[in-house]
Amino acid sequence: MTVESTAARKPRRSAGTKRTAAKKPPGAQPDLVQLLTPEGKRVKNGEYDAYVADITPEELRGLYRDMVLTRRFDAEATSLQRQGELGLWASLLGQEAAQIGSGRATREDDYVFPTYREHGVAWCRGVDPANLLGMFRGVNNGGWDPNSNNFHLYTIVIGSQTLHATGYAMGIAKDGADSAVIAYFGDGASSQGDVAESFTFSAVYNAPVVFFCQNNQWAISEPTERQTRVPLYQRAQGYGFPGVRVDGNDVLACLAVTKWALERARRGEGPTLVEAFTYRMGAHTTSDDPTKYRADEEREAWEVKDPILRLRTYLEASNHADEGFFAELEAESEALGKRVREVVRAMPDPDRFAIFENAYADGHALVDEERAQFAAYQASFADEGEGK
Ligand SMILES: Cc1ncc(C[n+]2csc(CCOP(=O)(O)OP(=O)(O)O)c2C)c(N)n1
Ligand SMILES: [Mg+2]
Repeated sequence: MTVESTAARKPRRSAGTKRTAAKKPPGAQPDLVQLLTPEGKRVKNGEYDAYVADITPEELRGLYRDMVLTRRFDAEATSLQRQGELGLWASLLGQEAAQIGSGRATREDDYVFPTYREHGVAWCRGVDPANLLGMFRGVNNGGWDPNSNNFHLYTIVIGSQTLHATGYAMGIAKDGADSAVIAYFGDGASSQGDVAESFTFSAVYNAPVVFFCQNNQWAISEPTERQTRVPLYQRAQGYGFPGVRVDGNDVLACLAVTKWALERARRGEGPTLVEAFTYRMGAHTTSDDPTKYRADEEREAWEVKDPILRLRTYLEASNHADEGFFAELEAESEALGKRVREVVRAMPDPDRFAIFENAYADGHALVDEERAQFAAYQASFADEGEGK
């Protein structure tokens, strides 16, 4: 069959066409691990209940607190970008359960390789949220020491951190450590060669690594059906290790499944792929306008599955949290927002010329030329201002 005839049979969606049909809801999928329904009801699961069986009301409140504070921090960062304090922000709105559940499943000596959206995981690892903002303001390349919290720097080259994680996991296995590694990536990243290579290497070397894919349904403007013809978790089978799809808006299920996967890794049973089925409620970043490529109905269909709301319903129904707890948390959330604003406003402005500094050890004619052009461009703004 020629390429042309294939194209004729399956016309590509034309650019700018909005999708109108909402995706199949997670609850409708038999292969989805879920411990808390969107209505906040605890459901039994023979395989994974054991991993959260001893969870205390205090720990449940802790998961709720983590999600609320992470969401608040994220909203604050988005506002700060809108006020011109940050150059860019990548919001995690809607993905709090996937990140807090998996992040809280990690042990202190495990090592985490994030993308650029893992603010909730950073929180679980003890990285001060204010330190995440320097990179987005352009004043540093990552404001924390990766080895202090075993939380690597944010990685923007899509999928590359899965290879870093695999190499690191192979290394700690050789050292005889019983810790594990977890690599975060997205549905879009699953199409990268780096991810395929890391699956191959980790499988054949039995590396202690968990691949945690947050399938938030979108890679900027590309939907998941442009990445795969099979559910993403099923890819693992072809590499020879287990893959599990978990409700990414269910913090308990994410905690349980990730604990299971990390324990497998520690026992020397090799890699696991966890696909957290979730939804990016916001824009890809503050530079993106999702109304150009997706319909409001889709977002609305996911709003009712909100990860924070479902845990709150469960906490209230089981009398694990009272009004006092929620009021205290609200005050804590306000205080966090205030501190984040203060820290960012106290940061210096970015050095606009830093980008030309470290490309070459010595000078380079082309860089010098570009720097001069940029300086002239900047100066043109100053002239405009003075002329008025
Ligand atoms: C190697 C590479 N190619 C392209 C890009 C541009 N890019 C930035 S984010 C992104 C989409 C990633 O989507 P996904 O993996 O689903 O993660 P999400 O942003 O949804 O969390 C792309 C293509 C990049 N950063 N790196
Ligand atoms: Mg995505």
